[in-house]
Amino acid sequence: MAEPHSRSEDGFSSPALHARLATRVVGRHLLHFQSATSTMEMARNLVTKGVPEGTVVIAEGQTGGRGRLGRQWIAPSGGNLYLSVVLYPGPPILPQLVMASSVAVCMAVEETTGLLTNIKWPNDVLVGPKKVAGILIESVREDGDVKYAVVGIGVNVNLDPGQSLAEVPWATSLAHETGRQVSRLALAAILLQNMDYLYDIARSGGSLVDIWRRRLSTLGRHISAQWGDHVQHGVAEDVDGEGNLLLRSSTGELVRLAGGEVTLGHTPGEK
Ligand code: BT5
Repeated sequence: MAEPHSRSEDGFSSPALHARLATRVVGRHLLHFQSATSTMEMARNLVTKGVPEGTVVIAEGQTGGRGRLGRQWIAPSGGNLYLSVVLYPGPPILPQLVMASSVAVCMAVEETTGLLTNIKWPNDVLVGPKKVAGILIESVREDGDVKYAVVGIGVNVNLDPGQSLAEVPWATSLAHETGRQVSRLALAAILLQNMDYLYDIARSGGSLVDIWRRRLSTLGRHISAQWGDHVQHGVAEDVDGEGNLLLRSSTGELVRLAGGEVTLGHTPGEK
């Protein structure tokens, strides 16, 4: 098992974070490690030990950080945020987790830095056209029920994109965008607080689709969507209650996309 971490140079620690939270579920149990292969893996192992809902695993760095579809999440040590939240949602809540977490990241970034954010469907948080955070939802279903879900969030806070993310030129960090160091403690506290608030709305039967939709920069744009060997071009018209993307193809057909990769083109009417 990885080494628990006490306090980082920038003052980030789990007791300091805990002291800033007044949440019902998310973050009521925090575990902070120096390094991890992936916080997703750690969280999944903790589920087998019966950890309570809302347990958050944070690592200073990850050697095997992962994205969707087997992709890599570059996660160097120090100055960034890598965390996974263990949740036990019912099946209707599951599609809302990506909404709760991406909106919570946007709110936290905006409140701590003043930067404006937008969401590229389904899971990328962008500042302008550049990716500053990614979200990964993994869940295990059993007999029609959701056994558990793990929400993974990676935010580039203080890393230098020129140095660490040279192979991902469309990525950026909060420090790079603001020109100053950004407090991980403040960012993480607001993020978890907002995630708890939004998760509570979803659990109480509310829908997060409208609040998510307003932040989706993908809507109204010409896009190419790719899943497996399939590629479909069209205009991203809307999202449905489950978070699926509704794509209007050039032949007028409405295609419903549950996942996959979207490449943004221009906005119709723009030159
Ligand atoms: C994501 O996947 O964006 C989800 C990333 C989730 C990372 C968190 S960190 C805590 C937890 N533990 C984990 O192991 N994972 C989660 P996806 O949409 O598939 O995007 C992956 C793509 O983003 C890569 O193929 C690169 O193009 C790009 N990328 C990789 N590292 C990046 C970084 N640090 N910043 C921005 N873009 C990155």
